[in-house]
Amino acid sequence: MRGGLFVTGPAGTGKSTFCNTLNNWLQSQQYESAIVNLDPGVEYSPYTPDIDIRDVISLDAVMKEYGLGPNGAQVVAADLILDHTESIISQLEELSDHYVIFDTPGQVELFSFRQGSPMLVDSLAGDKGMICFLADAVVGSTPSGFISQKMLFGSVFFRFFRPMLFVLNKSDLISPDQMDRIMSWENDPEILYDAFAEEKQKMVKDFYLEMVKSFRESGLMTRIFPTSSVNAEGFEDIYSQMSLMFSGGEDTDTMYRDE
Ligand SMILES: Nc1nc2c(ncn2[C@@H]2O[C@H](COP(=O)(O)OP(=O)(O)OP(=O)(O)O)[C@@H](O)[C@H]2O)c(=O)[nH]1
Ligand SMILES: [Mg+2]
Repeated sequence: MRGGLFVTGPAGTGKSTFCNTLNNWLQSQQYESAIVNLDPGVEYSPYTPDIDIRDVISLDAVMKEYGLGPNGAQVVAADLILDHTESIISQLEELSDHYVIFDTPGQVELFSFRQGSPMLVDSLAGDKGMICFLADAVVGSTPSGFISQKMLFGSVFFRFFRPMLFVLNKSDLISPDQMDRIMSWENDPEILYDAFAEEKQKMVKDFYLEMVKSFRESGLMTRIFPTSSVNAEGFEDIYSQMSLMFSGGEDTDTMYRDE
């Protein structure tokens, strides 16, 4: 595997669609890529995975065996994935030249906050693993929505301590002006503070200022990567980050092979 990108984020932010679009984009640029589905609960998926956890874990079987409802079964299933690490690793051996995209369970906590997930990422990707946090551009278009997604991003970072991308997916659903506004928040916390104060009437000024300060100091106010998984926009930048991470950027010059 040239590198593994683990796509996580809140339910419905477009993780599976993003995996599919990125995989198609990479292949359209003649890179080898593959998708691993780590979501045992998914019923419909926009892609056919190259490796699929559903081959070995069935949510229905977990519900019956453990006498659980769908949410409890998801939690148990997320832990059961660890038992199949060796089998996934042996299947990954056939993908040695590939960028491998890992789609993770719908609810962010099932992947990011389970005890075994950092171990799983270590076992599957070693030092060739990067986390891609997908936020929702519509949610992120209000100051409080933006900050809450950043805080979630920070929580995921503190679980994995790995290179991470903050991706604002569904960028096609907001206007260019809204996107510019979000970018200005990222670049200047004063602008974000003013927007937040307008929205929340200065309710939590001290808390907010301290939080933004610590975000900046800890490096969590990282660059935003807007994508639209339906229009395939923003994927050159995602690839560029993958290339930088996995091969020191040595093939970014071949990024735009179609042009
Ligand atoms: N407009 C727009 N819709 C998107 C985009 N990405 C995904 N969607 C839509 O958002 C919905 C959820 O997409 P999924 O890819 O299933 O999201 P997910 O995060 O994998 O969902 P779960 O795994 O169930 O949490 C679908 O209707 C997608 O078509 C995008 O970039 N733009
Ligand atoms: Mg999904």
